[in-house]
Amino acid sequence: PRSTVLGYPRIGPRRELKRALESYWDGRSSRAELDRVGAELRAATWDRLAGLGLEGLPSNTFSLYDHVLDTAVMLGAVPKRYRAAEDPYFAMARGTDGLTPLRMTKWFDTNYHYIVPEIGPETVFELDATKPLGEVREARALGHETRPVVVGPVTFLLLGSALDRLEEVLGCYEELLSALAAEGVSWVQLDEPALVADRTPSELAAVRAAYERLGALAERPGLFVASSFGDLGESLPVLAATPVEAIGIDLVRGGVPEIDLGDKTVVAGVVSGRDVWRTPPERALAALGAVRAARVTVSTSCSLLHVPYDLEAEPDLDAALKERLAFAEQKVAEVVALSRAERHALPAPRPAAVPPALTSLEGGDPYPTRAEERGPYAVRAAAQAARLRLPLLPITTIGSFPQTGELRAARAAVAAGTLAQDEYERRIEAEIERAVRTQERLGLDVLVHGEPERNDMVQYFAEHLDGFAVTANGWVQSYGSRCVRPPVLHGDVTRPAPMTVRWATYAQSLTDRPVKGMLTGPVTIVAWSFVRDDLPLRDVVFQVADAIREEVRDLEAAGVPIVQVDEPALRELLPLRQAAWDDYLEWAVRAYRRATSGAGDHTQIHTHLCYSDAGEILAAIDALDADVTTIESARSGARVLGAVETFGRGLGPGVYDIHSPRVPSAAEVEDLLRRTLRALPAERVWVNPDCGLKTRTYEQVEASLRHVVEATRRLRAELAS
Ligand code: THG
Ligand code: ZN
Repeated sequence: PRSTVLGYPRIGPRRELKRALESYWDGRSSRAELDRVGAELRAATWDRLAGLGLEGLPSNTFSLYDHVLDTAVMLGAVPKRYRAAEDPYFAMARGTDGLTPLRMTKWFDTNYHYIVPEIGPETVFELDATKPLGEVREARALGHETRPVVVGPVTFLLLGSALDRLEEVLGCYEELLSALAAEGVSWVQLDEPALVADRTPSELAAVRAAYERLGALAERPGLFVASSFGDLGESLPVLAATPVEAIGIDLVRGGVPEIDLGDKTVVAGVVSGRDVWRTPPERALAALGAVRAARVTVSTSCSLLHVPYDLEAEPDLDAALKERLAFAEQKVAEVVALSRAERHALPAPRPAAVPPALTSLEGGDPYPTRAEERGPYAVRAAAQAARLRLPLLPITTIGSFPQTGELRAARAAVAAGTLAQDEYERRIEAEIERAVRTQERLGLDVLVHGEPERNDMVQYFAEHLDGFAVTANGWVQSYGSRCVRPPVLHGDVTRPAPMTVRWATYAQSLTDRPVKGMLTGPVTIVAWSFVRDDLPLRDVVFQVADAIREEVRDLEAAGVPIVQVDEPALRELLPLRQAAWDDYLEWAVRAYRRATSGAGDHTQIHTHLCYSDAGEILAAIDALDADVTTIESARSGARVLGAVETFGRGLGPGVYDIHSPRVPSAAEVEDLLRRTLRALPAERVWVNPDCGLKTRTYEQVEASLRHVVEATRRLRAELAS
């Protein structure tokens, strides 16, 4: 084929799969109904791709939950404890009453989360090719020949920390290739994104061994090994020396290979699957022309899973901005157009619109230079202690309180024009009052307003800052049935007016206890948006940091004594290659300090991070210089504590996991607190849940926090005596 894409969204243009899944999980519909929706979505995707003129159609890119989990099931890596469950697949993905789910983590440097394969000594690999074969047959029945896509053996085993099991797993892949050949399939796509990260010599040897062995199989489809998310680097010559027929190369993030790829087909990823910008045709055609190989297929840099379906579903987007954008459908059309232009030496059909004037930090910071330093911590701590008068082991929460269905409905009604703005604001105030009274009644020390006005911790700020656009239907799968609508950061970012002061001061007006203002940090706002690519990422993040800095100053001026600036995505943007880490962490930390250092010594700055494996970037978290850091800890059994002993300021390792509806007992909380107190001096310990409470109910929150207060009071009494 002369044109293809590495994969396609699967949640449905109107999130049909999300609804079908949630209705099945709630017992409101049957498995047959769920499968019917899946089949409809697959058929619609193949028909659409073919209709757009795409030649190479992928299959098996659909998933009911996650394609890594699908691969684990295909290879028989289903841990024993799930096998007796009514539905082992969803038991692994989501857990059951008696079983915790498998771990979930981020797919490379994307915002997609996959289920981590659990591979142990008892794992017996055994092929079950039902799904890939089924999709090939299903597509064929609709008149489409397809190329099944599966996660490749090396990436699969690296994700499961079990590369030593390569020999066994390759046996399954050999069987799969034979079965596909018997089915008349001519190509198979093996996704190996792990090859764009740093790989040791022994891992590279595993790549060579794997593809030598699969290549040597007599009856098999053509082998297409696809990489994504960066440059193959030292993996490319290794792959090139194996018998694989085609190699997928990300030509957006990585460069055109210097080596001649001889008789291989290069599947050239010139259309980005990671952003929503139209492809500059000159750049794409130049890259296509520079590749040295027997054949070139025009493609995307990665699966289109990471972008929304269709720009045409966005009638409210500014027309000039729309000219610059491409979602999945538009990107497929670009791939097709580029492949035609390349073949016939035609000019590419429509040049991308010219972007507006830019601001760049090149040649000097356009913003007034300012210190990224606050006063010495000892001075700050004294000023804050005098002002806040908090007890030992102060209790707080991360920021959000339960988001009720009524709130979401009210927001939708305002957007639809059926609810007046002032009536909406009255409801928000009532909800803030409910959160404040609840916290007072329970006996918390630092209160939050609960964020009822926010749909999402990034989208809310994007809606209030200039330089961002938000979409109506631009959903991207985050995990399972859950989606996000990343805002589009398309221009210079500025803050026309305060964004959160009204709600924070309203909450403070209701209580004598200190209220904490809540902001999202600059790195996280950028990490969870689609970002302009005409400026270095650092410059974009600094612009956002300056807008947040203004908000911090306004909260302080309005008398809010504590401001929390969250950076849950600090680690997410960490580059895949370690050589780039220091540079990234240096500017990310500077951006955070730029956002927060406008606060006076008497204002306490908190930050919150959402992962327990903070070890890798602990020095950077420390360098954020926040007065208090709250961090996820409960799920990992307080593993984080070993690493944070060196922390010199306030620290709140979460005392219970908010991701599950389970209410922790006071004894459990007390146990975690005791462990914390063995690792840290009591004067620096804060007590808080692991993360925000917006996905829980008020009932669960009240019961859990009651136990937190009970445990804390017991320990306070003990420490006092
Ligand atoms: N906001 C944004 N991006 C994120 C997160 C976020 N990326 C990473 C991480 N958090 C992903 N986690 C989640 C958690 C919950 C949901 C999505 C991603 C979720 N989504 C709702 C759904 O699919 O039903 C839709 C939410 C909405 O209406 O906006 O529950 O927190 N930006
Ligand atoms: Zn969190």
